[in-house]
Order: sequence, then C-alpha cells, then structure tokens
Amino acid sequence: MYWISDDKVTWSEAVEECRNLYNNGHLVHIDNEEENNEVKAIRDQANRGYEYIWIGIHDSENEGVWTHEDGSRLTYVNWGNGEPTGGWGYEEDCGVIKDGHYNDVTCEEKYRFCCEYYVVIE
Ligand SMILES: [Ca+2]
Ligand SMILES: [Ca+2]
Repeated sequence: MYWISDDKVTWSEAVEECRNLYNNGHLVHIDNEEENNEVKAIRDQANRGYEYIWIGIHDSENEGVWTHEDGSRLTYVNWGNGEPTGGWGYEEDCGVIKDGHYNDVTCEEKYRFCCEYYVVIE
C-alpha cells in the first residue's frame, strides 16, 4: 500500500516519518515499472502532478551509487532526461519523482513523500 503525505519535509525526515507511521513502513521503494506506474497514478490522483514527491533512493553515502534509504540495491530506476545531475561541485543526493521520472535534488529541500507499507491479512 502507498500513502502520500500532506506535509512537506526533508528527505531524512520523510525516511523517519515513514518508519514511524506504519509497521515495516518505509519511504517508497520502486522496484519495477508496474510499481512506478502505481506511484505515478496515486500521485496524479492526489492532484499533485506538478510537485516532486520524495522516494526512497539516495547516493549520499557513495556519490553516484544509488541505493534505497536502507542501503538495499535498486532493481529499477527511471531517471528523467539528463538526470541524475548531482555530483559536479554540488550535492544532489536524494531522489524525487514527478510524472514517473526521477530527479536528484538537495536532501534539505522540502517535499511531500510517499510511504510504502504492508497490510497483514489474518
Ligand atoms: Ca549525488
Ligand atoms: Ca538533478
């Protein structure tokens, strides 16, 4: 399941909030094209088509090596044209998504964010 916040926070705050919100919740991991489309759809549904939304990828530990926020490997990426740009004299180490395409931006910027969580059916 996915959930998009109303409040705008930094990337680290988004990581933290997703962990606190739901059991096993985390800033969204987009693992394939299908999931990319789902996240795009719920973002569009929320009428936030022109806004960036934080997703769970970063390269703050090793410039140019993108991982999920928990350090796990990416299995899928969909960078926008010319992205990622960060790494030449300035820091753009955190990932956002818009229109299904990623951009790397400064982690201290504030955006809404998408959490992914799991529902246990008993
Ligand atoms: Ca970077
Ligand atoms: Ca960028």
